Amino acid sequence: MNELKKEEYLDLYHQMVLIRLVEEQAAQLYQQGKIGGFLHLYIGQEAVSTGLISARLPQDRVITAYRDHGVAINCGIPAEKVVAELLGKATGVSKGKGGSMHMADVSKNFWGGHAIVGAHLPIATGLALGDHYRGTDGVTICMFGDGATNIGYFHESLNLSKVWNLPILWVCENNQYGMGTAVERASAVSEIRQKAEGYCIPNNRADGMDVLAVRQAALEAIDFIRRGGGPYFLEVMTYRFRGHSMGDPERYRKPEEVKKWQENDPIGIYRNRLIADGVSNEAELDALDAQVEAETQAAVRFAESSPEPPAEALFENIYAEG
Ligand SMILES: Cc1ncc(C[n+]2csc(CCOP(=O)(O)OP(=O)(O)O)c2C)c(N)n1
Ligand SMILES: [Mg+2]
Repeated sequence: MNELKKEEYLDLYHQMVLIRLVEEQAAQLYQQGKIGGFLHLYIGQEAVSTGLISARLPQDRVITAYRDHGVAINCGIPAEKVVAELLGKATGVSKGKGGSMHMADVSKNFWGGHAIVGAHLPIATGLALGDHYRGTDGVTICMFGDGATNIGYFHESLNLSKVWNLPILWVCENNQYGMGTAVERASAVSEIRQKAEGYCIPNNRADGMDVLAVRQAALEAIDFIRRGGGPYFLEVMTYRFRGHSMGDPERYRKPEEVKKWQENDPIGIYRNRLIADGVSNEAELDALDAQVEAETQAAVRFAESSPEPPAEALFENIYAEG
């Protein structure tokens, strides 16, 4: 395990708590009718993107599906720009025109937020092909759900990534459901990493409720890829604590199952670990919690007081300028 400095351990905690609090606020704003369209919360899965993205270097690209608010925060996008985007404001990370599912900031090497299941995997393949062609040492980290692995794009992308030996880390966030469908009901293979075997792609499985376990698995995978090993596949076992999106009646899973997983909260697990290992203590972490609460409230105030995009902005940023 790569030892971290104390402030780095605390930064991982900070990021996870910030995602949690921002999303709890987002749920309230949605119920108040202030967020249009769909809202998919990442609550319960915070350790996955936090551990994963902590292992990247600035030249490594990140691309994900629609459950993207946490990923955006981990990529260094300020919470206020995330909340402003949710509210469709001009100060949002995508200028208020992307919304919940389409956050992106290429200056942070964050290539979005994509709503169509599986459709960003060929885009990731292209990004990695670009790096490979130019001979840079960047790795593309492509995150997707278990459901996406049943889509044709997934198989085409894995195949080409191996044929072309592309620098790409495929990360399946197995939260055990694709909308209301359990993995076993939709996928012939329930240990999803086995799908990578079909394309001779080396693979591993990590505990997604343990941020340091995810980080370690990601460090090893990225090192392998950066040294020219070609694509690598990481399956991360996790669980979403909330419905698929806001308003999901959740008839497909039992409350006892959700409760069992909620007792396995990645933030609680990491907090206990920091205290048990003597990295921090209750008082220090409580103070950090209060700081993140204030940061979240400030983000909401910033977003609520920001202007809407002007009508003319509808026609901006549609085509790239040569
Ligand atoms: C091509 C396509 N088919 C169907 C949908 C509707 N849809 C949205 S999310 C989703 C489930 C995806 O599940 P998974 O990949 O496991 O991601 P999770 O929501 O669990 O993070 C479906 C079927 C879609 N957005 N795109
Ligand atoms: Mg899923």
